[in-house]
Amino acid sequence: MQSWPVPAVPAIDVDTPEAPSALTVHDTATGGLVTAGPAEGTATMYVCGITPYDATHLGHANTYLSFDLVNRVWRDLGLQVNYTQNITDVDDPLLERAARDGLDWRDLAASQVDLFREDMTALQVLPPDAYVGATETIDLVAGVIEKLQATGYVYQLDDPQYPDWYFDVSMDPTFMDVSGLSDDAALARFVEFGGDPDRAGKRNPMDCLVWMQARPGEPSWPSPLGTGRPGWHIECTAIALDTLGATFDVQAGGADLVFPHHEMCAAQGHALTGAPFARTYLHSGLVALDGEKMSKSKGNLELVSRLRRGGADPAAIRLAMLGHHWRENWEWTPDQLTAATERLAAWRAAASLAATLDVTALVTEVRRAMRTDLDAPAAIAAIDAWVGASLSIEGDDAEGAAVFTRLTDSLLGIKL
Ligand code: 5CA
Ligand code: ZN
Repeated sequence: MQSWPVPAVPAIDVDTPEAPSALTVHDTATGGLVTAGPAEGTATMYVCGITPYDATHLGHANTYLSFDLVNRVWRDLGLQVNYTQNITDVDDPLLERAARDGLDWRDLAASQVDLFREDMTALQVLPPDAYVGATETIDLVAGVIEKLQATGYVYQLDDPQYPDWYFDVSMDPTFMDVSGLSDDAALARFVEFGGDPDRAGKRNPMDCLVWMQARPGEPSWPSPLGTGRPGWHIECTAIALDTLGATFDVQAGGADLVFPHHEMCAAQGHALTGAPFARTYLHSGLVALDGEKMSKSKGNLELVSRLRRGGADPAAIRLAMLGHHWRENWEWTPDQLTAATERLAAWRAAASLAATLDVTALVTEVRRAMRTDLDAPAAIAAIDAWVGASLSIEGDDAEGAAVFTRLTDSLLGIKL
C-alpha cells in the first residue's frame, strides 16, 4: 500500500444550528436523496481509482473532486473518515498502451500514478487512507475467488486452452439492484466495457470474468486458480471488503461505472458476505471536450498537468470544476478557468479585509448547500453574494475574514 499522508483540515469552529445535521446525497440504487454516513463515529467510502496508463484529465479530476466534497462534509460534521481508493495497475488498457509505446507496463503505471498524485495534491483533493494497487492484492483476490468457488458462485470454464473463472450473476438476487437497467441496455454496456457475452461455456451471457489464466506475453501470478491475473470487478470488491468491511457507507465513481462495474461489485460483495456491499452508490457526472466524453482512449483530453504548466492557479482549476453540480454532465471550455480566476481574486480580496459582513449566516448557507446533495454551485453563489457585499459595504465582523478563510478551505478545499 502506498503511503499518502492526509493533511490537516481546519475546523470552521462556528455553530450553525439551522444547517442540516447530516449529509444527504443522490443515490443511484434508490434514485433519490438518502442520508450518507453515520450520525457519529467513522464514515467509510470506496472510490474507484485510476487505471494508470495516461495522465489525469479533467474528467478524472472532477470525479475525485466530487467525492472529496463527501469527505470534507463528513469531517465538518465531526465524523472520522475511512477512505479507500484502488489503482487498477494491471488491466488490458494499461498492457495495450505499454506494448504500443514500447514501455514496461510497471514503469508506465508507476509514472502515471506519480503524476496523478501530484495533480490531486495541487487540487487539494484529500488523499485516501488506503491507496491500494491491484498488483499488491493478488493473493487477497485469489482468496476471495476461492471463497466464492466454495459456495458455488464462481465456476471454471470448460475451455482446454484458457479455463478462466467466472462469477455466475444469476446466483445473486441483488444483481441489477444498483443500475436497474433493462436487459438490453445492460448487455450493450457489458460489451462496451470489454464483456464477452457470447463466449462458449458461460452459464449466463453477463457472467463476469474473475480470474484469467495467463496469456502469452502478459503478466501473471501463481494461484490455486491457476497462474493468471484477476478480473477487474472482483479486485474492487476484494479491496473494499478488506479495508472497509461489509456494508460500508459509500461506493463511488464516475457515471460510466454504474454498469457493469458497480453492479458486479455489489453482487459479488453480497455473495461473499450475505450483507449489502455498500449502503449508497454515488456517481458523478461526465466531463466532455469537443462534444464527447473526455477519455484516454479517444484522446480528447484537457489535462490538469497541462493547465498547471500553462500557469493556471490549481485553486482556480478546482473552483472552475466546483461551478458544476457534481451530478451534472458538462463540457470544459477555457473561459471557465478565466471566470474562476476572477472569482478567486475577489474571494481573496474579501479574505484580507479587516472587517466583513456577519459571517455566521454565510457558514449556515454554505453548510446547508453542501450537506444537501453537495450543492457546490449554491455554496459558490452564497459566497459570491457575501464577498460582493463585504467588498462594497463597510462591515463590522472582525472575525469574518478568518472564518471565511477556514470555511472555503475546509468545505470547498479552496485555500485563499
Ligand atoms: N480503474 C477503473 C475504476 S476501478 C477506472 O475506471 N479507471 S479510469 O482511469 O478509467 O477512471 C478513473 C475514474 O474517473 C473513474 O471513477 C471514472 O468513472 C472517472 N472518469 C473517467 N472518465 C471520466 C470523464 N470523462 N468524466 C468524469 N469522470 C470520468
Ligand atoms: Zn473500481
